[in-house]
Amino acid sequence: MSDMSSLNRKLIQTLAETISKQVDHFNKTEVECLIREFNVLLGECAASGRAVNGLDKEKFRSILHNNFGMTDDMIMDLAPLLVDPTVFRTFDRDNDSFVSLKEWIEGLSVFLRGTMDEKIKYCFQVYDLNSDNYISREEMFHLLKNSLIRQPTEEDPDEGIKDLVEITLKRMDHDHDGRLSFSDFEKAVKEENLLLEAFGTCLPDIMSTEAFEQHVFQEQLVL
Ligand SMILES: [Ca+2]
Ligand SMILES: [Ca+2]
Repeated sequence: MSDMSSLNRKLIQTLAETISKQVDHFNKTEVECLIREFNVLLGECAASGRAVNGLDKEKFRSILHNNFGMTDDMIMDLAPLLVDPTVFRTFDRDNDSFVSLKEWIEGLSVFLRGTMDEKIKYCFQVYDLNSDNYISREEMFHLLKNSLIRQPTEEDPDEGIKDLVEITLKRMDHDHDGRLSFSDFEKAVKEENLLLEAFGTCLPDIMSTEAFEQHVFQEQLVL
């Protein structure tokens, strides 16, 4: 092994040690694997001539698409209401338009291994498009409109979505103020777990999660 790669290895180990103390659900070896994977993905960004302060939106979108089968029209891009793609926004905690190494590992800890409480927080954050701590009627409408498969026979699909918003509110809006606070959302999901992704898929399914973990944690260890 060259001096350079053993130095590199040492750096990664030190970094993994630090990060594994700050992030839940991954041990030090797993964090090391995630760092290596991040470096590979970052290298692909650099190779295409883009900035490399972290994973940019374009790269992030393709990772979600290729690894987790999540399509962009679902949750990544909710024009015209949106400032930023929503899953990206929850990963990019410091809001600098890049997902840094630490943000990548923190995001994946919820994505892959989050507890129900962590997932409730995450989904609420994704659905609260303007980050005002409420999911409004308007936000529900846009989310549902994007996530539902449109029936070509329907004359006015928007009417159907409006009805669905009202039905959902009736079910989830415990304090009856016409919008969902975090506690409304949390209470409803705890009563009925299926409501976690009521406004659109924003978490990977079990199959993709297992395949991703296999790819990152096991295949890399063999190397
Ligand atoms: Ca960031
Ligand atoms: Ca909101």
